[in-house]
Amino acid sequence: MIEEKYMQRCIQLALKGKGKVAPNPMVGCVIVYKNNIIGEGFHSQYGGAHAEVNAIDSVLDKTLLPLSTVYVSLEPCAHFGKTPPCANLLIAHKVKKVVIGCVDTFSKVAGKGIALLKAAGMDVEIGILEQDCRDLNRAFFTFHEKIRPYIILKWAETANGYMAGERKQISGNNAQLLLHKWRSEEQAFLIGTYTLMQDNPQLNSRHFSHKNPIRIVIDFDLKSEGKNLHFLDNKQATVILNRHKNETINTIQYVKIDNKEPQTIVNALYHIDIHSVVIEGGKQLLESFINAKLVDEYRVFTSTKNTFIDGLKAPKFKAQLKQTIVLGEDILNIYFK
Ligand code: AOF
Ligand code: ZN
Repeated sequence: MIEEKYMQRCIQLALKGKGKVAPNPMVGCVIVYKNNIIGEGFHSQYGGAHAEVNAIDSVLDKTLLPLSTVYVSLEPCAHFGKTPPCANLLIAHKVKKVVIGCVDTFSKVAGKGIALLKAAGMDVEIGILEQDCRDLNRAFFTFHEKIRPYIILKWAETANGYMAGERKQISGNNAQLLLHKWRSEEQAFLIGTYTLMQDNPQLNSRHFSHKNPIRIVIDFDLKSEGKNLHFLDNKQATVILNRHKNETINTIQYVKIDNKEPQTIVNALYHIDIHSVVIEGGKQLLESFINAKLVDEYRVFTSTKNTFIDGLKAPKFKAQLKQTIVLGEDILNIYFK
């Protein structure tokens, strides 16, 4: 179907914003006049112009707009945020028809954009490639609909199903590089106290770029206090979930929690505006989230080479396999819950 073809192009454009627009959604927009694309745009920078604005800007002959159809992967916004409402822009240009991939469930929009377009007498069609458009922004929709961050569990295991014990490297360089790319794309990375003290991780993206995530540790009893750890070096935004204090010192934010239950942790993360989080270990923390059914995605590296057995058995879980990627000596499997 021709409509799906244009919506597919919207998704392709939207993906150009990957890693640059979060926590906003990735959005793409295509403007079609008599079966020809006369304008394209996408949301390319957090706080910057929305997809529809860029698409309209790119149209050379604006007199064609009242005869054109606008395809957009997400419902045009209806609110004054960092930019004025896109629905108003489309109405001002009197576009003929708007085809929308999926509804925006952010409470300030949530159907209001569609209502504005319809009230202006515009022809509106909703739900073209709807599931693909929603999958594009799984983190965004999870945050607004489930009132918690999107949760990704990540670990590496040996060919025979073991996780690293005392800081033994399981994955090869390709896997490492991809992990560092993720560190530049996802908003936050979370570890437990044991991993912090044992591995002294930096949780940055040094092998890929200079865009680092917020690093978070559950250090309930503040065992890290006064220790010489990378985590406390003030080189990147850091959150310490603990039972003693709420306080911010330089780049370190201490956030008080009453217990270490996964639900308590995700509530705390939601309140400090964390939209997506990758849990990197250790095993106990990963399993507590699996048991609490608080997982949206699994990313598991499996070595084809390393088979040591003196580590810990890797977690077990049930989810739908979405993608398999071969990375040198490792295999990455991505599962959606
Ligand atoms: C659109 N087109 O390209 C995007 C939309 O703070 P602001 O002004 O950037 O608004 C962010 C919200 O706008 C975001 O939460 C989502 O509901 C919507 N994003 N809407 O019409 C776009 N990126
Ligand atoms: Zn907008």
